[in-house]
Amino acid sequence: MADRSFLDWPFFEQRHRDWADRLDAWCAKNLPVDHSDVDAACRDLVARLGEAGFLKPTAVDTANPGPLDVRTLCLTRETLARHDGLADFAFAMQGLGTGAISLFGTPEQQQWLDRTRAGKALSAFALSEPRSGSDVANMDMAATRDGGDYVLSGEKTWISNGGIADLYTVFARTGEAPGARGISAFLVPADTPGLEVAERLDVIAPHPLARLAFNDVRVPASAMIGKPGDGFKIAMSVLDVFRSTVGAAALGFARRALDETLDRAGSRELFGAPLFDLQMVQGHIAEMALDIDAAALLIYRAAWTKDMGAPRVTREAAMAKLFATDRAQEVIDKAVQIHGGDGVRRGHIVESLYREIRALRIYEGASDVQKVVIARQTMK
Ligand code: COS
Repeated sequence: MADRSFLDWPFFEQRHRDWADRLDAWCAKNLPVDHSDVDAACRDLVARLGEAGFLKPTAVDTANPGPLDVRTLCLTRETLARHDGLADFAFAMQGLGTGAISLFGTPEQQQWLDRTRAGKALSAFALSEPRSGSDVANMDMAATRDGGDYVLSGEKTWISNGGIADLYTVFARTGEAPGARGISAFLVPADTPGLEVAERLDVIAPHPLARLAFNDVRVPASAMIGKPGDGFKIAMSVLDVFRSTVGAAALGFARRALDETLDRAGSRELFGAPLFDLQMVQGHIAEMALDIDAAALLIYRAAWTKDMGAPRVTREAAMAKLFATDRAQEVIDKAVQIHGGDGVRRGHIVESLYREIRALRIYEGASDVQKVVIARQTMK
């Protein structure tokens, strides 16, 4: 049973504790799911999470608008990740894919949110390109004005939910200025002519992922999210909200790794006594517990700061993501070591955590980019 004492920290309110308990109970009954067909599994997870009401925090409630609650997003991701990485992924994409619409969308655009929050539509965030992943301002994809429309042409890659999403938030160069100030954001429904899946991408912890081709995809000017030229800042503002939640997912994986390790160390005997009795194992366990608590503190500090109304949490979110994902990798590696051969046996939970964690140090801003962000914010 994962440590729940952190829920008593002053970052949380009673509604957060109630939410975490309800979600944990749901997860215990419904997860993990079969991962053999990740497209079908994700569609089903979104539908079931939506039906149970657990997708509500991913986007603004149009009937009762208010800011996204980052603490709830983080608690949800860490809880889902502890039970099943694919469930965390399905939840996270509903938020990242619609974040720009929640934060900057018009009332018409926000009508999509009623469907994504109910699990009746899937969303995706299309920012990265073959030539620009970390260097967002250098993107090539063009959106050219043509009368009352924009015509999008180019490619996006590493797009999670690519191929199964119903709507895409797409960033493209509209050319108001060079670099970061010449990018705009668009809401593109998946059935828009010219939008095609060019390639499905297979990764070590499989989930729906694709390279997308935009072959003269025509959308009305009303599909623009925010103002012309604001796309870079919109992308960064969305990442400010969701980066802490990536750290939270890593935290969920790390907590699970520690739980599994405690079970293992208590039940497996070596040299005539449980593994627990070996000081080297105790050293590993101490470091794992320390990393987990320190990551949780950074994550919920960032989330709480945002929820208290800070306009930007760039530094806090970057610290939370960097530390939590890097340390979770270490925690899980120790879990593998303590599990011995079982730790690398395909299908063992610890082996799957080892694969699941790796991409989190790359996506939504690689660890190296987070260091750049933290350094720049600190030098300011
Ligand atoms: N919120 C609001 N505005 C922001 C912002 C944020 N978090 N971060 C930057 N901006 C603004 C800056 O204030 C600046 O505005 P002005 O031009 O008005 O001064 C503008 O955006 C450009 O910022 P900056 O000069 O820092 O941009 P860079 O091109 O140097 O890029 C990094 C900065 C590398 C940090 C950025 O490209 C990045 O985060 N890259 C990683 C992207 C990523 O996460 N990719 C994965 C995609 S999702 S899987």
